[in-house]
Amino acid sequence: MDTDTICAIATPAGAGGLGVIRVSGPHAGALAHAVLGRLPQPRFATLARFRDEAGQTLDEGIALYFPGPASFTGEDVLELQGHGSPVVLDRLLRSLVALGARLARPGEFTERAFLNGKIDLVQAEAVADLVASANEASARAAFRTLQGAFSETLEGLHQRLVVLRTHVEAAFDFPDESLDTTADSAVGPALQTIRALVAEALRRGREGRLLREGAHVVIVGAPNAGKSTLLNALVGHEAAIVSPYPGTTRDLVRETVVLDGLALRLTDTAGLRDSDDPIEREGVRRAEGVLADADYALWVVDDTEGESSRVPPPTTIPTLTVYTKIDRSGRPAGACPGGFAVSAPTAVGLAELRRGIRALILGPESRSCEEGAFTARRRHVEALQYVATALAAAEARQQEGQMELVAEELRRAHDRLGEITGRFTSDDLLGRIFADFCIGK
Ligand SMILES: Nc1nc2c(ncn2[C@@H]2O[C@H](COP(=O)(O)OP(=O)(O)OP(=O)(O)O)[C@@H](O)[C@H]2O)c(=O)[nH]1
Ligand SMILES: [Mg+2]
Repeated sequence: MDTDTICAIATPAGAGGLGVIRVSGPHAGALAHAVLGRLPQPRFATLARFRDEAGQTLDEGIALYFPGPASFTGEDVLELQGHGSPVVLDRLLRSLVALGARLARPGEFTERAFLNGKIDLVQAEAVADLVASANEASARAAFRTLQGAFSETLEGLHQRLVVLRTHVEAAFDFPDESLDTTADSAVGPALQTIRALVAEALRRGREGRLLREGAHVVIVGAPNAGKSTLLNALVGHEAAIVSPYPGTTRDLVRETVVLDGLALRLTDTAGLRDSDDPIEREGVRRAEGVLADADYALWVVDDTEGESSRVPPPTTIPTLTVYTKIDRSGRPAGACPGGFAVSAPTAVGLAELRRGIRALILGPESRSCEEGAFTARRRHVEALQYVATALAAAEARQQEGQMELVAEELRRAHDRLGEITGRFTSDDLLGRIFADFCIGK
């Protein structure tokens, strides 16, 4: 365990009203003596002068001292709130280093909170997500995760898996004790319950991920179908060039738009066709690349063109068909079999399309997506998907009466579940997680 005392500027770079320096570690108290001339009363705001290692006053402000373990990191923590002068903060930081502290790495305060058992990994990540949240809904979801809502759900799953695994292992460890029949009859329903709970956690986690990252929606279709016109209409400004010539768009045009609190990352792409033009070919290659990476696709079809020109995009992601130019084809606006009909330049049918996109992403009820969502990251969602798959396999093996294999699948599910909260997590993964924090967190 690292026992250095670490320090960092916790407020953003640049001049500001306040600048906060955070210190954590066994020497925080000694550093308080050196800088302030005394130890502030624990957990009370104390007005004090901040001095450098030579005793020169640098600033005056509020000092707060939190003795461990009742602190954010679980260690002794000192917070110095001075004026937000980058020069003074830097000087103060250098004198803390001269007095024996070390500059903190990004995320190191939160990492220590995790290592000292103050928070689990999911909560640690929520700290970073809360700080970085781009909208109110994702901030609320991050706070819910930080408060432990996601962790409690995972802990509940963990407890149930422990009970279930004990049952299953007893069934084949003591086959003669006629335990197997009782165990068997309990295993099926217990497995179903856990699978349902995992499915619910996955749903809430996915919503949280969408809140945090936004859903990535790619706009694809034939050249000249009206893709760029649709992008511009959805984002409300002329983001992409529109022209009557097929092959206008080559670069990917990325825009973000918020539909009722749901963030969408939209990407407009080059029209899909074979071309002799090397630049257009590159555009098509990039379009196909995004198609592989996106969460959803809008397939734009020029409704004035015949059926024969409608080659669906090469993808398996959920796709909505958008028929455009209905001002000329005469198709009624709004929902139609398999998609939506719009006239993008006049915004006809756009409101229905927006609702359709929401429903595609959030399900037909299209609830307000933030309700109960946890901020989850791709890492959590992928782990939960793995758990769900392993549990489905366990159920299949259980129906075949292969209890050893049930036990094996349950073990896999359990290990992966533990990785989410950091119960069993490799140092390597921890390093990667904390590395994308900013310094001072
Ligand atoms: N009348 C009518 N014209 C439209 C509509 N949507 C697009 N257009 C026109 O169709 C032409 C092509 O539109 P774009 O948005 O550039 O088409 P695109 O699919 O992005 O084309 P590429 O980038 O070349 O693949 C332009 O002249 C648009 O003004 C529509 O709903 N109604
Ligand atoms: Mg275009």
